[in-house]
Amino acid sequence: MHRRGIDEADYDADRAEQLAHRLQREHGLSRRQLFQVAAAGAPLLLLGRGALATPAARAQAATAPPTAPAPAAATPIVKPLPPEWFDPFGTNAEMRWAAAHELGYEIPAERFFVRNHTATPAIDVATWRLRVFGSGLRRRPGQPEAAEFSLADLERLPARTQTAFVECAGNGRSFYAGQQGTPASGTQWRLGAVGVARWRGVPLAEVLERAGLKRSAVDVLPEGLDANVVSGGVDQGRVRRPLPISKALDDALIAYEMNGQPLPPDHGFPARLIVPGWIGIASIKWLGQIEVADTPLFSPWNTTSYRLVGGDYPVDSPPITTQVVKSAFELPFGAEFRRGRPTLLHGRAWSGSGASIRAVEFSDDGGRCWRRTLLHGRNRPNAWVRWSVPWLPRSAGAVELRARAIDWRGNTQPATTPFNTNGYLYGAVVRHPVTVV
Ligand SMILES: Nc1nc2c(c(=O)[nH]1)N[C@H]1C(S)=C(S)[C@@H](COP(=O)(O)O)O[C@H]1N2
Ligand SMILES: [Mo]
Repeated sequence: MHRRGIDEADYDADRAEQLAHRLQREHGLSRRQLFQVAAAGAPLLLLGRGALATPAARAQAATAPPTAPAPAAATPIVKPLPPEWFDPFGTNAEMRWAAAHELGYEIPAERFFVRNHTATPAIDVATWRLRVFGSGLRRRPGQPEAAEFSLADLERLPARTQTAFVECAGNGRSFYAGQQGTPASGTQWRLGAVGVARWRGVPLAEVLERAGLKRSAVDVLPEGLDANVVSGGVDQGRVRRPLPISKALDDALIAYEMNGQPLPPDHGFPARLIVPGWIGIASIKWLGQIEVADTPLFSPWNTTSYRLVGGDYPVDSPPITTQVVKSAFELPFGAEFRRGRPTLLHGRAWSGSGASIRAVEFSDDGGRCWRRTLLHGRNRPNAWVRWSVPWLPRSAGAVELRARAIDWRGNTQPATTPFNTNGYLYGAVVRHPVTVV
């Protein structure tokens, strides 16, 4: 039988195993001790950030040789994840749309969703270098094989600022099960695996040119410094996904700032790629190296995962690139409204097609009648627009609210999305349940 390709379900299933290995390596705990710690009622995830959180672990630490290296971060996500802002999913955290209404156009770093295949690494910026190498570069005789850039080197290059969303390819995945009755494997996100930020950095094109880009280059392979991803017992190596040279030279950015501050650890410190409009996996965090090749490059992230497989898709459907059109209400699922009391509903809509949003429509009658919402403020391509619509809840009971966006290329949200096994690109209209009392 065909072995199941790597996907997010596998990553999540393997996470505990990886963490156990890591704790074993970094804290010198045996597997048996690890399970004793766990059996003592302490989740393994509590270990980390230098604090060994249980008596058993502290006892073990006390007996460790004094030369043992300081424990590195073992928490999958470094920043706090207050439940009013986030829904946790293992190594990932979803932004709660209900809490987004108080936010401006850009989502602050502390409120931004996190998608980690393994865990946020601790990176020493003093020794960090971005290596750029490969058959797609012309290196002069006497030059080292790889061009190297420190953070200060990158900061000296011409900078560009780009406001763009990062959105997971699996955003909305739970609705394959919830609305269409066909569960897809992977993190069961609602619509909160997306955020817009103002990214500042150096265009990838600039760095590639300085490294000696050849005209014959076809693919660029950025790779992260987080731990290798082990899936189904197979080491897939570091998180990396090839990007065609056309997109690399067009608008991809090596970002070192998020909303005017250095990138926070969870979002790729010291530098990450931002690939506007494309699925989140393109925007590799914690960049360590970039291979540039004059032949096509492959990794598990553009061969077995992040393609549309299963359902009615052909076996050779290409790797996914741009995001589909979506819209979301800034409301809890199951929000309560008073009958007869007029209210103003808010939300946001976005598209990865490179076109901004043309209109967002609203329906409270099962999608029979639609009316226009009002779009507010900025409406940037590859970011989002905020919208609002007045609503009068007329009768008590359960109601489903619907929002449907259309972009300036004419892409819109269908009633259903064709199923794919890994549940990518759920673009259908989401039925948002509320109660009128
Ligand atoms: N090195 C590395 N880069 C990565 C990932 C990762 O696990 N490791 N996750 C990717 C995925 S699947 C997504 S959706 C985005 C999430 O970015 P964020 O955590 O800053 O929101 O980062 C991408 N870049
Ligand atoms: Mo993702």
